[in-house]
Amino acid sequence: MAEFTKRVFSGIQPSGGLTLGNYLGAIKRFVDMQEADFETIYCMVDLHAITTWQDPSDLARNTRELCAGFIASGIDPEKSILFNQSQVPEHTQLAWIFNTVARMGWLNRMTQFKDKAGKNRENASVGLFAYPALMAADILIYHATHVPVGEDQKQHLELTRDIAMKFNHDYGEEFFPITEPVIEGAATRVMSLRDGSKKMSKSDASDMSRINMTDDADAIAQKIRKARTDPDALPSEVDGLEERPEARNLINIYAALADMDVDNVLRDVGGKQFSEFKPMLADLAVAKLSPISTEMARLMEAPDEIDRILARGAQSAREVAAPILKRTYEIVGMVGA
Ligand code: AQP
Repeated sequence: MAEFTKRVFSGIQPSGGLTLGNYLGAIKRFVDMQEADFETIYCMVDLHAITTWQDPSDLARNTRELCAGFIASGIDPEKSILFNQSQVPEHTQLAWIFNTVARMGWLNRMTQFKDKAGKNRENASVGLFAYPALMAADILIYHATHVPVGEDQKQHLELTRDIAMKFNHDYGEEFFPITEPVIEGAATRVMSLRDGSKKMSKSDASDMSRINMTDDADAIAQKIRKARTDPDALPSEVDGLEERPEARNLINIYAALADMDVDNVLRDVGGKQFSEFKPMLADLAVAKLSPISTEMARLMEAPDEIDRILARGAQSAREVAAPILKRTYEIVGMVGA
């Protein structure tokens, strides 16, 4: 088996404002991995965002705000490569090769396409269907070995592994690593505050369904107060959360924000009513999130500085990506590669 540098890649779409789901499921882990023994590359995946309609001025603003969110949460552009996808054309160049490797049957099984395309599948963009091949290219253009993501991206990472294996097999060379998903922590799937069966999402029509990283203390407290719950007191053990998706969600959020195990949280709050627990959760959320939102607002006052960080990051990213694309072209048999 070939040896690969321990390298992390992950991305977030600038398809709206950052949510608590993105923060707990993804960004918090990105920061942990930046501080551990990995090279880290993080990306605002603007080319993914446009697979569903984005107003151009919103897209530009959301991309800068997302960059501000990364930095405010602890991603250091001196330690991690931070950039937006469209500035590194090697992603789309490799994606084309992967479009020829991935099979229709594989993409047809992707649940995110089914969820996002909804009933009117004929009207979904071709890009939305081909999204997972671009995601595989995002990861493999850096030979990334580890990808921290939320639970909802697991299927796409399996597809990335399938693409790498098929490419390596078809061309007879162990060129792409078989990437490991990193799906860890108490909040790998943060659910909507209005419906415990639906994932918290930046594009949900209801703003009350999510906590945005830019929400102020009053908005956070109000959303948690109004979060859907059941009438029972909280259990003292994890088994007691079964069949109680809303209670489980709020406990998971608390555990992830407090960096505690769910067992320990339940030991502390078991027996409490939601009327007592919700203010505790709101206080914790405000304490953890308000320094981030304040810093995001400060960074957003200097969009030129954000653009400079993204341009520098893109240059560093291209230095890693270009030789990998060149070698891919050679392996495939492209003249002049
Ligand atoms: N609710 C969530 N809980 C835990 N992790 C989550 N992630 C997203 N939502 C949750 C993780 O955040 C990273 C970036 O996701 P994305 O922006 O690429 O797209 P998404 O998964 O489709 O997120 P959204 O918020 O639902 O965006 P829209 O509404 O545009 O589709 C990923 O690692 C994801 O797992």
